[in-house]
Amino acid sequence: MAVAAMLFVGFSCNPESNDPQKPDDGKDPEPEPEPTEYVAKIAVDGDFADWAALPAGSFSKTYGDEEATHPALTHCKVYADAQYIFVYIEWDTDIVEADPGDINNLDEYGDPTGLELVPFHVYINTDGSDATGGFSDQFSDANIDVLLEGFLYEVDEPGVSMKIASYEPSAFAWNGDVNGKGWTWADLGGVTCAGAGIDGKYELSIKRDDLKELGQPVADEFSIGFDIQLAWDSVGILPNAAPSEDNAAGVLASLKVTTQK
Ligand SMILES: [Ca+2]
Ligand SMILES: [Ca+2]
Repeated sequence: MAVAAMLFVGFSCNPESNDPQKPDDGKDPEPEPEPTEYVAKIAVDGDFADWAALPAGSFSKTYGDEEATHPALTHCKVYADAQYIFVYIEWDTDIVEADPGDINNLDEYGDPTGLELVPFHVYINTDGSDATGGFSDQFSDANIDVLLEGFLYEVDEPGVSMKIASYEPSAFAWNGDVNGKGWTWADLGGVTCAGAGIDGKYELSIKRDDLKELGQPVADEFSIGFDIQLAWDSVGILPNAAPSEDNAAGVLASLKVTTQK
């Protein structure tokens, strides 16, 4: 709008102009003001330059400790806006090796025979409160309200080296004691996630509205953690710490995230 107005001023100051464009005679319908369009700062496309471009302080991050008991997850960044939670995660490809199976020999489910799935979990303290949730097994604040359980798996496509193909999680609510432990979750339903990446580096988005519809709205201030598994055992957890005398399990609090608006 501002540009159009400036151009019009320029035109009216130049009456000699033979510009065939007619000045606005007021009969043309006024254009509707454009609604402010949502543009995500992160595109889930397997290109991580967008993460590098985020302003410092607008996202949360943590690095894994090499001495951790479950060291396979090495780095993560989390950026949240009003619509999505975006996650960037790195893992040690020497530890997390999945068998893509035989794509020429599909099983009864249409998956390559021998395909080995890599469970990847996102744990969210959706309400940001330590007075709800649990799972002290992996997080010292034991405040996790929602678990997203999905799988990363590698595919062998013609002309493409191994890459990570999918993260389509189901959501579960903490169903155990407040601040308790154990694998105690109640099925909530599916959520919409998009993911892309290469072996060892992956980005994904979690749609906040989906969690809201499942009765788990995500507060502006929330916290989050992750694990990656092989044969249903955690081999990587973030945040993590090296085990010590005071902290034999090497657990840390979940990573705090502030929604950017
Ligand atoms: Ca990207
Ligand atoms: Ca909580």
